[in-house]
Amino acid sequence: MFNPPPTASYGVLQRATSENPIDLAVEQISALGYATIPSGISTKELNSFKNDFDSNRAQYIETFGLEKLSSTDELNTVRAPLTHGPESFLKIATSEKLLSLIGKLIHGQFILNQQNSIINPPKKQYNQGAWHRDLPYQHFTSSSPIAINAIFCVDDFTKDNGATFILPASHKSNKFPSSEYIDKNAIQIEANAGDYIILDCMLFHAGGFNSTSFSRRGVNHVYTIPFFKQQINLPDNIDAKNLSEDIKNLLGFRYSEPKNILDFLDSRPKM
Ligand SMILES: O=C(O)CCC(=O)C(=O)O
Repeated sequence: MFNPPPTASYGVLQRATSENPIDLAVEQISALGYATIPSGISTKELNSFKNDFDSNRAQYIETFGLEKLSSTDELNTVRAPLTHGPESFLKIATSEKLLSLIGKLIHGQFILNQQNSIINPPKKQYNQGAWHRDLPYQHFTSSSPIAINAIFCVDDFTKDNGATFILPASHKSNKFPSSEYIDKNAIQIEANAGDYIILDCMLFHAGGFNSTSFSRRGVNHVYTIPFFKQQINLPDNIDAKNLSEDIKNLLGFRYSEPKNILDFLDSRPKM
């Protein structure tokens, strides 16, 4: 039986307010480092996206070859699908709802640093099945987020198919915790197909073991302050012809480093 928490309080002088689901997600990500939100995608669009995902992956394997991808442990990832896949990949990276949430977490400008299709294969180890931060090798904490990731769930994320494990609030600790702590505190985030799982990029997480007979598919996005270099240069690999200025900014078109001093000076606003 559900036993609801008390609603009364005493001795409280300050209180956060969360008046809508986005604010509530922001409050939870700030405190615990994770939340889920529905993307609002229709069933028809989601089914069509599943086909886009699979055909894009098949094409990618054909382009780069099974051998190269296997030997680099890249067989379960498709890098930067929005640069070579159907437009639906750009659409899930630029969802208004998602960007408004990220805008409440990262202060000031942010860019898309990377987009990766991820496949958690049935009954096999895979490259994301080890604990990591999405800003790997970093052991500092920041007072407000500098990078946020958003995993678009192509399939339901369930305990059985290896839904993402996280360590709540670990974005606030410098060190990776002990195995005893992990055993006691790791939880799995179950989510519906079409949801985004949003994480502070400094939260330790790992894909779980998929004990079903089907792959569990997702598309991970990392959004960062513009100071970080992109995983793969997006402006050089995307046709900007039909993109709005806002989307170009999000994809980093304004933030490539100037090639020389004259380039830098030309990029400055005129007084
Ligand atoms: O597959 C997952 O659940 C986790 C994905 C992940 O850790 C990542 O893409 O950084």
